[in-house]
Amino acid sequence: MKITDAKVIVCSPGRNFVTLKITTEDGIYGLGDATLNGRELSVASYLSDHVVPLLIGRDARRIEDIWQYFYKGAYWRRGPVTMSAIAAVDVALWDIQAKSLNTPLYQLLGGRSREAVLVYGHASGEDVEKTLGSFGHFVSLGYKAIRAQCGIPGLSSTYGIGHGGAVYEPAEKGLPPENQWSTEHYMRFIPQLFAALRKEFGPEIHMLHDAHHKLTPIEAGRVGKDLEPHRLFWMEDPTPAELQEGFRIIRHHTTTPIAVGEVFNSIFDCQHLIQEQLVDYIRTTVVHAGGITHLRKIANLAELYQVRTGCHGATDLSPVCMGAALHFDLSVHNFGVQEYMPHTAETDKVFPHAYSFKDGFMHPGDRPGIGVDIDEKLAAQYPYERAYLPVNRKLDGTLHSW
Ligand code: CS2
Ligand code: MG
Repeated sequence: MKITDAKVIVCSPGRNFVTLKITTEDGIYGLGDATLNGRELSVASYLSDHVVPLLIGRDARRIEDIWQYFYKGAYWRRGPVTMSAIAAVDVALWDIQAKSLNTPLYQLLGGRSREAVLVYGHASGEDVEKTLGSFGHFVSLGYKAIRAQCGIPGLSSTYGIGHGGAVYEPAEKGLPPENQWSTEHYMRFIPQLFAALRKEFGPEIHMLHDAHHKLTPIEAGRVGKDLEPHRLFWMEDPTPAELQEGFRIIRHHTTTPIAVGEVFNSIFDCQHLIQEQLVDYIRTTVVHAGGITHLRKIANLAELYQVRTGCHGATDLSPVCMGAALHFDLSVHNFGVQEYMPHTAETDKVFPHAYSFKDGFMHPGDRPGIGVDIDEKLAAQYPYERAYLPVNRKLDGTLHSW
């Protein structure tokens, strides 16, 4: 099954996406998401200028060999750009393989391990009252797991807050907006938020929170301990995770479950976190961690150490990634939860898909392949517009993790 064509489609239906489309001599095509929020064109060029010329003529069924060819053959290994490009190739080849066998992808990954995929939604608000209202809205939609992010009193801006009821979309057109940060304000406030949420919504519903890389390990230990009475499902990205051993300090101080990994792009980024059981959920994604092929290897390592998956699923991961992730989630044994931020209607029109949401769970559908397509004509009506993720500064102006 020879590859005869491969092309990169960059479009911006509400936000920027990069999609790889690989076509074989049989006319079967597969799609892979290659979107890297705020640095999209670097992956588009890596694919068009360096990967596509090496794909033509290869046997599309040799998924593992092609993965190794682009990983080891590039000499320069790992990193978000390289691994997002490899991921796009990988998912497109899995899509082709499953289509050629007229079966949904999950059937090639070991079949269903569960009836449907538990997902979590994003509640947010500028203050506690608005966050309670947003949280209640997600409860009314049937979500069993909901993340809560809230404006921090005394700070003009912070991560994760949708404005005016709009879906939170972090990348903004133009130059990077600068957010304000104060760890002290945050640490004083967050326990109050979850006390109010538990008081309003009771002990059953899964509550999640994203600290988004902003604390030191000991500060994260303190916040985790303060949140223990509210029994979170997880506290995410408590501290920047380049220093994997830093998580030993957090583990030493709190039983609040820890999730990390959306910025990871290989098994080596999380090997020690998993093997020392310093985390409870690994958030690596199909699009940024080398595709289905590599994500399965991370999940298999995690299974040995009772770490569960919790794939990243923000709106900057395209419906192509979402579709592939749901096939993975339906099948992987040590599944935990899947993040689900619904895309805009204009995005969904460009990327028609079979996956669906019902009562807090999702299913990838049973269409052959990953069950996601791209309307290239419509995509062409949404040209790329440069956009950046915000930058964060402490109140004294010091640059801080966003
Ligand atoms: C967040 C994301 O969904 C999450 O957990 O961390 O919103 C993240 O900020 C964006 O995906 C970055 O592009
Ligand atoms: Mg996150």
